Amino acid sequence: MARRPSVLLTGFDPFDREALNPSWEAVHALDGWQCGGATVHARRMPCVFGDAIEALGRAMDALQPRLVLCVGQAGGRAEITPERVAINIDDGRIADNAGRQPIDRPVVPGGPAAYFSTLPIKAIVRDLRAAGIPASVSNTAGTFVCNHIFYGLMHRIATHPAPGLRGGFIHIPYLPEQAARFPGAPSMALATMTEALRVAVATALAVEKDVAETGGQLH
Ligand code: PCA
Repeated sequence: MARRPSVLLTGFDPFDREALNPSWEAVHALDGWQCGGATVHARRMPCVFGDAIEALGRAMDALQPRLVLCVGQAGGRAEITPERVAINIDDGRIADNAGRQPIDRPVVPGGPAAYFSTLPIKAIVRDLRAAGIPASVSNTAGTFVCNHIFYGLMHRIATHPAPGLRGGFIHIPYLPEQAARFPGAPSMALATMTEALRVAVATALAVEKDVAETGGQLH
């Protein structure tokens, strides 16, 4: 019998002196979840330039997923934000967990300037809002390890095409216990963020062609 199709969900180790990372907490809660005939596998990625893409590649080799959704923390954001684009730049404002701080270096030397997510990001935002969860498209995943793994993911999909394989990245806010240390910073409960990822996976598996809804920004 053919193996059940798999979905790879990744979260990150804590970084920048945090004790936890909401991306791993939320992703981990969905390990083993069955959705649309597929099994979700959660994997934790190092917050380290280079190592993160290697760990992702190993997980993809092992699981041969049909959908890969990488998730990361975006402290200061108030919403769930599917990312539109990964750019070919590493530019660390802070050092990663191995003390690496590349400045203006390509993720992949000679690679294209950018890759677009192949997830239906507008439909995901639509379905999140319909579920009562604040969400917006984001047009920058930054230049730290999240953009790095997102670019590595999309480069791998572009250079090792597998039938029907899609991938993308979603940033999520701080958990309330993190935001409590930064008065005024927005946060979201773990249960809400876990539910948001359920919606995102279900929509990504079900929606082939993205919907045309506004999700742009003037700047
Ligand atoms: N957020 C960081 C890296 C790991 C994470 O969860 C980022 O946005 O780049």
